[in-house]
Amino acid sequence: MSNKPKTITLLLPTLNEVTGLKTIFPTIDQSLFDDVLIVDGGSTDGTVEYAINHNIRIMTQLRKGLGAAVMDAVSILKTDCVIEFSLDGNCMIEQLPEIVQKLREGYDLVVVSRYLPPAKSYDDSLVTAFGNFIFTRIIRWLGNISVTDVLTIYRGFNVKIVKYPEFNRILYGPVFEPLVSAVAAVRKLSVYEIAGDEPKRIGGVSKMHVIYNGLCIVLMIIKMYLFKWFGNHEAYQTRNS
Ligand SMILES: Nc1nc2c(ncn2[C@@H]2O[C@H](COP(=O)(O)OP(=O)(O)OP(=O)(O)O)[C@@H](O)[C@H]2O)c(=O)[nH]1
Ligand SMILES: [Mg+2]
Repeated sequence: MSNKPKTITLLLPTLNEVTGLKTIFPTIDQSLFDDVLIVDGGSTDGTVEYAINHNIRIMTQLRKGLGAAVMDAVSILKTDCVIEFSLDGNCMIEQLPEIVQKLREGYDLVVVSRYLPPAKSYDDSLVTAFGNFIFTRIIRWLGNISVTDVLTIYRGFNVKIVKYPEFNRILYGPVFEPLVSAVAAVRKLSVYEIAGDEPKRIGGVSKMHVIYNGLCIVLMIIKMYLFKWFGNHEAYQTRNS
């Protein structure tokens, strides 16, 4: 492993999230990161204007959807690692220093888990709690890793994960985060989990479509199992390392 310190970007996806931007952004210690970037999905509530007026670096995503937003941003970033953070109140700033530390130690994926005791989600409904439970178990079996949360946005990862050829091929719809976890599982990358509560959203409205998201994740998991069984990922590994 290289001794060069890893560079880290804090990535903030926003879609009409001006309340969180005004209240949460000023509490973030920006000195933890090499770069801070908002990727916006076409907000009309003043999010973009606030960012520009406060000199916060912001880009507009090129394609539609949250997964595409993160992918578009990651593809122009030059840093080794990216931390995703949601400004809707679902992420707490307390875990940011530990994510940075673990990424710098060399972990490929660092997840703030809502289900690692004593953490708890205060934003889950019965349906999202059930979906999280089931999908986490199925993605675990891809690589026998003992993770407890594969869906949360709150995570840091080495960008090499999204550069594996299967990532772009399988990414379709709102599956960015579970796909990062699935690729890490199949490729037996190093994963670290930090327990962290998920508070309720503040301001704005949820843009998540439970049934569509669930279907896209099921499809992604099937493709990842096919890749695991028939994709000869060792060959990909050698070609792309
Ligand atoms: N750039 C961009 N950001 C998005 C998009 N959809 C959602 N977001 C933002 O991404 C962050 C995380 O979204 P999620 O937590 O997955 O979904 P949510 O809309 O917050 O739904 P709940 O968490 O259930 O309230 C939020 O701050 C959203 O504003 C999108 O299409 N483009
Ligand atoms: Mg949210």
